Amino acid sequence: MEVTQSDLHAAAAAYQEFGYVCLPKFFSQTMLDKIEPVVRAFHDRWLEDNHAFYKSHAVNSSGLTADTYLNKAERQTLFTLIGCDSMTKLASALLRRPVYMNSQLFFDPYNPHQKNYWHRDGQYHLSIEEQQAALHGPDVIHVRIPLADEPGLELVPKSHKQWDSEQALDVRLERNGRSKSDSIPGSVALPLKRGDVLAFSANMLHRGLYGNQRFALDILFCEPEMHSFLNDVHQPCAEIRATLECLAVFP
Ligand SMILES: O=C(O)CCC(=O)C(=O)O
Repeated sequence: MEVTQSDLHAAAAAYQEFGYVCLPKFFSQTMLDKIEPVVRAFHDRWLEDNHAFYKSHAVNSSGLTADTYLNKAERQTLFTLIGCDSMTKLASALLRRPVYMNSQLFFDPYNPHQKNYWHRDGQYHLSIEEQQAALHGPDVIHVRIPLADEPGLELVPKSHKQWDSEQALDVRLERNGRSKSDSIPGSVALPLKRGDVLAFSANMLHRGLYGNQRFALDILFCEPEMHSFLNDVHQPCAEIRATLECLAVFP
């Protein structure tokens, strides 16, 4: 879709207030038809190396743009999407000087009874105090690109800036008899169709909704203060950079 200035203003306002924004029919099916075979090739090759992890509990992989599983032509296809005009405009509307950070792929667990889990992305490497401070610090966004219609994500609106209720904290930390898959009051479920895009803050309270053989590519962008988290292996090489229409989101 051709993204307009008014779409971008509305997206920025929604993102600032709620911590997420859904843009229906953001990518054409033709664009996704070019991306999907590359993402499926990555997944097949990743599965060969990670079969035990997949069968035990995996729901995602990462590092699609590194050269571990994809060749240069395949990576170039992904970078064309990541750096395209509409993606650059969207990321620039939501973040100050967005920089491409990494990519992840979300799929259904092997065990259909495996439960999902509420979390904030930072909770696995930050203390509670650091997680609270992160709500006022530089931001990271996920831009979710579903390659199949999916149940989507469940989010707690405004939690990108607001700390957890007692109940939400008990759920995501599994305290006081709560489980991380329990429901949290005030959440919203956002089912997505192939072509839609969901941008949301990594800081916010969220969980994946499994089912329908979901297959979603998440592109992560950060603000400049987070440059120390960037790793060159995920960035385009000089040869690929020379082919891209716009380099604005690459460091
Ligand atoms: O879709 C999922 O399983 C979880 C998504 C998630 O945690 C994320 O994108 O950070």
